[in-house]
Amino acid sequence: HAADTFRTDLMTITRHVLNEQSRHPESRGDLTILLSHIVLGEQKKLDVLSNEVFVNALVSSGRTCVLVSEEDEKATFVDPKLRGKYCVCFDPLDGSSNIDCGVSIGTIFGIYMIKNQDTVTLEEVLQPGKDMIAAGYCMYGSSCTLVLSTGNGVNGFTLDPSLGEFIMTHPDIKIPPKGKIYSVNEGNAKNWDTPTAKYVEKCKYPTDGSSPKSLRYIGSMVADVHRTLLYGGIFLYPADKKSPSGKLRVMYEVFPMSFLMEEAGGQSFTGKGRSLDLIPTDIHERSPIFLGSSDDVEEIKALYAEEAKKE
Ligand code: P6P
Repeated sequence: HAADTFRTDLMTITRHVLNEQSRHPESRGDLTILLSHIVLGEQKKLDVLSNEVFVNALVSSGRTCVLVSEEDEKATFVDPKLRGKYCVCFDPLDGSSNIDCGVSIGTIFGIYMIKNQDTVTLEEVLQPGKDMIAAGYCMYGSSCTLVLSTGNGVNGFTLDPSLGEFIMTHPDIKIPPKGKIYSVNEGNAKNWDTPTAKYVEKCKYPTDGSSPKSLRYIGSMVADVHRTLLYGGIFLYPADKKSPSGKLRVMYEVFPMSFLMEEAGGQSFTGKGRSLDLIPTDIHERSPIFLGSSDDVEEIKALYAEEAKKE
């Protein structure tokens, strides 16, 4: 039976090409090299390639009228003949700096409905996150996991490669109200503002007799948010002296992840207010973000409120 399970005699493109070569004894493998280059395609950076795949897939769906991509400086207005009523904001391969070391990376997306697809302008794209009608991410790691919300709770799906189907493995995900993990790049501690510094201090040296939180930071937003969603806790990318608006992008990182968190019973805060209430003025605008378990986010909101009173 094992022999059936792990067939090793599968015909692959490599074997086929080599078989072909053996029919031309005079060849010096040039044909193999040429064909393998064609098969491998041109060597492109994976994030550029993934962006092209996404843009082509979204345009050819005939359901989009404008696209906002982390990879494209300007919004893409779809050919009027191919338009549909949705705007899709996406980061095609977030965390791509982690690819070479095998850390999980992912695609993040958020979807808006556009009132009049034929005359859509950039102003109509710059909508608050609370007007998104759907959001999700696909994480490429030890398994391929898609997490999606269309405004009626959050569901997780895992790709079954043998079926080529995403199977619902995590129905109705709810984030625990409080967690034992905090997730932040401590290397930026020198530049944090007072509320963030105080909050992280509380995580490490709790004054209420509770145990310190554990620090988990992968440095790939999709992976850090996915762990936070399933295990609870808080993910922070605060503003700091070097980056007064933080690092993460509003339209295709902050909004989609905040939408999912709220749908799963969590919260997302910018340091000033609810993340989904933000009204972006630029498609690549950044914002600080504190998202995760509701009770944990409440604690950092209280510290920012305390600081605001002093001003
Ligand atoms: P830092 C990856 O580059 C990314 O955009 C997010 O996926 C991740 O959360 C963040 O930046 C990590 O940034 O400054 O901690 O390396």
